[in-house]
Amino acid sequence: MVRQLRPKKQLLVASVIGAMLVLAGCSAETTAQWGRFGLPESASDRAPYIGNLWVGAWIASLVVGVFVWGLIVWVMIRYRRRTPDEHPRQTRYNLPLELLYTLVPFLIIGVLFFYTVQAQNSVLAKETTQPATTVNVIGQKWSWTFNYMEDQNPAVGAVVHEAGTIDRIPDLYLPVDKPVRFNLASADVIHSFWIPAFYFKLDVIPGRTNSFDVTPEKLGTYSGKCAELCGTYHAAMLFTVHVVTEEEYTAYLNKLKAAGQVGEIKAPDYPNVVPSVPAEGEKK
Ligand SMILES: [Cu+2]
Repeated sequence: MVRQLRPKKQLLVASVIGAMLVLAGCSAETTAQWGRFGLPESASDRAPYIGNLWVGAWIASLVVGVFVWGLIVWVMIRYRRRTPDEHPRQTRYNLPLELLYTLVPFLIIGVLFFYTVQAQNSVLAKETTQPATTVNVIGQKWSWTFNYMEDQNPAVGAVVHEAGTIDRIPDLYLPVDKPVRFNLASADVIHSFWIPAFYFKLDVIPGRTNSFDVTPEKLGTYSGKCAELCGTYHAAMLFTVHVVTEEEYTAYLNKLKAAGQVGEIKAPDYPNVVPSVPAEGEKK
């Protein structure tokens, strides 16, 4: 005779098998991404500050969540109605309890605020000396322009640029393990410069230059985007980040130089015009 499991045990066995199936279906990369609570693999020196804040905030939320869910379930079971007219004891104006649930959220917000400010200061901290590589970025409707300020670099000897258009996604080349200073300017509206693998984005604001320093730490190709809903073709504001060796970086800049892309493009050079939307069925 087959021994029947009791319902509670059945549920437990089903959960364990379910969890095993879900986990077995994950690649090592997916499992690692779970550990980062969904963040991509980091590729810059500043990423750990944001990564730790993100993971820490999730853990804190889960602790609070499990506590609250536990209380709800406990109350549901402990004080469930057993007879038609039964009510649990009603409690009103319990001052200590009300003080507790007013003060505790303030405490939680205070702790999160403290760590957020700390992470923000670390991410925005400037290198002690001006980094050798400076890229002046312009966000324009609807693409990006990258000016490489390499006139002092004997291997290049000029400021060179690459300007994307709505139809052509621009490339951004960066040398690995070298601090880079980014100066962000806008030609029109507020954009936001975002490289997800760097765990970093910063607003690009008209009439104001925002800057930050970062050191790319991993060779590879990464996606970049505009993270501020800036208008009709906001979704087209993509760029491709190539973190390469110093030689490849210099070779790329010399290619731009040979192609005549010399000199700095400045934000006011972009006329603030909206490109016409192609008619239905018409090829761009
Ligand atoms: Cu934008």
